[in-house]
Amino acid sequence: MSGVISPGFTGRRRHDRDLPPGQYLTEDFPVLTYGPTPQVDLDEWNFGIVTETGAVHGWGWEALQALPHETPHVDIHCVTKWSKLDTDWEGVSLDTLFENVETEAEYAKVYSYGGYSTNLPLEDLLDGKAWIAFGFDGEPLEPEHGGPARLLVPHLYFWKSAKWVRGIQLLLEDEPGFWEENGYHNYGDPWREQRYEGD
Ligand SMILES: Nc1nc2c(c(=O)[nH]1)N[C@H]1C(S)=C(S)[C@@H](COP(=O)(O)O)O[C@H]1N2
Ligand SMILES: [Mo]
Repeated sequence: MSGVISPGFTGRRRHDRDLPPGQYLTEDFPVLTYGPTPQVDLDEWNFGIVTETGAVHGWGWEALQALPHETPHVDIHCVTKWSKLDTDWEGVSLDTLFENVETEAEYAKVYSYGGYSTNLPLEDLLDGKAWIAFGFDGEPLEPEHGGPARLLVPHLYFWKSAKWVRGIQLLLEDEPGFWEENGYHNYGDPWREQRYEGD
């Protein structure tokens, strides 16, 4: 039966999955970065979660690597309309990093080396929905894709997946990040096509 295309095939369906509205498939892995790629030395790399009371939970590279690794297999959707299916990552779940974090906060602002930031509700980082990723396709994550480590939060548009991630500030009140301040949607659900403010 190979080579047979069913009459219902539209070109937008693969692996029996639909793409979010307005998206097209790509096999490439495009690089989208606003500004230069920061160089982050593993010796100096640090990731911190800061709570609304100022409590800091921090990990250096070795401490991060000592935590249990997961290998998420996910689809990613960029607001510029490309989607890439079946991507393979390696990283540490945010659930693991939040294990000993006590907070009443409902919002998170994610900061990157180099100055980028993005915001999302804390609940979108928990319950198996987000990782600090340092591997892609069985290799260390390349600098242009956010290596040594990036946030991976695949259920939202990919601009929320901050490359060169440095830390998360927990907030009682929501605060827009870089693209959210510049006309993009505050939440960014690809399935509801929340591209721009007002969508
Ligand atoms: N630090 C940082 N993170 C970032 C960006 C950026 O410019 N700087 N771009 C975002 C956008 S718009 C997208 S689509 C993805 C692109 O990731 P990629 O270059 O690995 O495809 O990273 C997101 N994370
Ligand atoms: Mo993007």
